[in-house]
Amino acid sequence: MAEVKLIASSLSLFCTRIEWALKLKGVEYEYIEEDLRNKSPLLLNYNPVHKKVPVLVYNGKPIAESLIVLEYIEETWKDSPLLPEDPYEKAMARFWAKFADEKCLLGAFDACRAEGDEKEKAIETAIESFSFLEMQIGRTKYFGGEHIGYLDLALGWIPYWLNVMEEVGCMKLVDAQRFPLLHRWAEDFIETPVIKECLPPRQKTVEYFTASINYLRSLATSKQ
Ligand SMILES: N[C@@H](CCC(=O)N[C@@H](CS)C(=O)NCC(=O)O)C(=O)O
Repeated sequence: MAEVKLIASSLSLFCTRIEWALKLKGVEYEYIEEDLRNKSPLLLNYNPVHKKVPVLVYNGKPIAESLIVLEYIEETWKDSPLLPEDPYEKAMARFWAKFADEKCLLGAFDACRAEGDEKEKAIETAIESFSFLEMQIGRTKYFGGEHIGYLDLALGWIPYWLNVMEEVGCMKLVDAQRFPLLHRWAEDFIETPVIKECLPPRQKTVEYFTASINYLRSLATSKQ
């Protein structure tokens, strides 16, 4: 029988995307928790380029980078499609997923980490990026239509991890008044049982982000 393994970290939003996709498609897999402070030979062997999780291993062959893994899952297990059939809509879903990782996620992280004058500018830049997502939500329940799709999974960090970043960074980026559609989507998404059951404990996630942000701030201070 085919063998599916997921090398992951339970607090990672990139890894949770993959768990969601596998569960939505009903794919059974073995979950292997990675200690990112002491990376295993398994991870280094399967992802020697980036040395990061998630890595999906299917029949001994590794696939890394979460958005690419999502596409691989979509092409390998056809049930419960995640991407639209129409080539243009498919391209758009990929475009916005990439945009969200490069601009919204990194923007939120920068705003969380920034201090002083730099913080206000970083918050403004992040909010501007989120405004583009607000404009992408149509009349449907999810970005993927009436069912959760690829773009919903790619943006799935917003209802949970963004909230953690907002708490750790003492800021608010996506509020219900400025982003009513994104806010409504986030509430619907996070309440879906298969989504909710994969979320890590909040306190642990807050501690992880606090430690990461403090570390990055200390690096910045030591460079000055
Ligand atoms: N672009 C990658 C990002 C993956 C990533 O940053 N993973 C983090 C965990 S959240 C990691 O493995 N960090 C270990 C390290 O940077 O050494 C993806 O989408 O899979």
